[in-house]
Amino acid sequence: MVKQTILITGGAGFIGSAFVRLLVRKNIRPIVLDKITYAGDLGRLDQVKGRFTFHKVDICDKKKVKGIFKKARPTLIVHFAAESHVDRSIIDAQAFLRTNIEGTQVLMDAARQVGIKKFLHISTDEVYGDTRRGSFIEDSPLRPSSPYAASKAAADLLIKSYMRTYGFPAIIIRPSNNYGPWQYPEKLIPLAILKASRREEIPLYADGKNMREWLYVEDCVEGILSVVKRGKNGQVYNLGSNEERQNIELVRMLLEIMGRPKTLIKFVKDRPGHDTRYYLDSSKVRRDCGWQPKITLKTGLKLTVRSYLENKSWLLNKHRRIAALYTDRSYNYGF
Ligand code: NAD
Ligand code: TDX
Repeated sequence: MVKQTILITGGAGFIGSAFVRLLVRKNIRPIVLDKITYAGDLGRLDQVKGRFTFHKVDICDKKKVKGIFKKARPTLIVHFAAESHVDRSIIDAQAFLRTNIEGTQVLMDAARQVGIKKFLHISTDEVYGDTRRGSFIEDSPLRPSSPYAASKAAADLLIKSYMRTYGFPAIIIRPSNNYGPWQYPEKLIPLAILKASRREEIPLYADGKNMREWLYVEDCVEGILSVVKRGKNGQVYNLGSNEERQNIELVRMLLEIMGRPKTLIKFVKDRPGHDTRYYLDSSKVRRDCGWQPKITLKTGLKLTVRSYLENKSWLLNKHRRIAALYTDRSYNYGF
């Protein structure tokens, strides 16, 4: 790779921190920007302490972001920072529109000023909406269902407008559902592991038959790195694992690994607007960037369960904070 100055936004989050750890393992010293919201935690970067430069900053703060860019002069940006949880966006969409859309615009304007060479935007499979059959290709129409997904789709469209209007050198990556160590336990997998470990009921929305495509986070960040190396500006790349499961099948797999009874599953009220199924056609990234996932779902879940059980105090601490954050009780989250 040509010598790059790499700036990562959201590097204290679940996927961003895995990407920072990967870069450090490759002897790269990234610059990390993160506001440290409820979802951000520098503890995820303890093992690489001192091997990255950190700025605690809100990506919507135009003045501060421009100042950092002017000084650091990044050549490559990988943009993970976002409000990322669908249920929260249903309660209140405001922070989602602000960070996910406005924050992306602030970053792109600052990047243009320093003549950025590549801007990788981490989008999501949710921008396509759901489908009962078949798979989404990169040109499939955007039909977001939740306020979160709409904010991510809006950012994708804004980026495309910058590509066309200013020749902005961006790439959009759309990963499927990630799982693995250090995920905030408002998301299904860490929440289910926490509940099962305490022999508490696991809330499954509706009949548990909604389907997701599960990608181990270490595979995801390897995929992002393959796009950094071989992806072409102006392109969109889906990043999926082909490991598709109904939520109920997935939770049963977790219970089996943990030696807990299936009776812990409790069906609760559905998520409003709940997407039935996401499934990506990821042949483009496999063909053009030479990436393919290495970890099967079964192995990934075993690694994930082990990592949370070894770090149970982290999981419990985060979980304790969740209940206090939800004031609207009209919609059952199972917390
Ligand atoms: P996360 O919620 O774990 O982390 C988000 C990070 O962004 C946190 O460290 C947070 O502090 C930071 N952040 C939030 N608002 C900020 C702001 N205004 N300024 C600066 N920093 C801010 O999210 P994640 O699961 O790691 O997801 C990372 C990216 O990948 C997101 O863009 C998300 O939309 C996308 N994505 C996630 C998944 C998934 O399954 N988790 C799947 C596909 C795409
Ligand atoms: O308690 C729960 N019960 C339940 O049945 C929770 C939290 C979730 N679910 C269901 C909803 C989904 O069908 O499990 C599935 C997975 O839910 P989440 O973990 O909340 O993920 P999802 O809504 O699919 O979105 C995730 O993948 C795409 C990430 O949070 C997004 O950031 C990413 O863009």
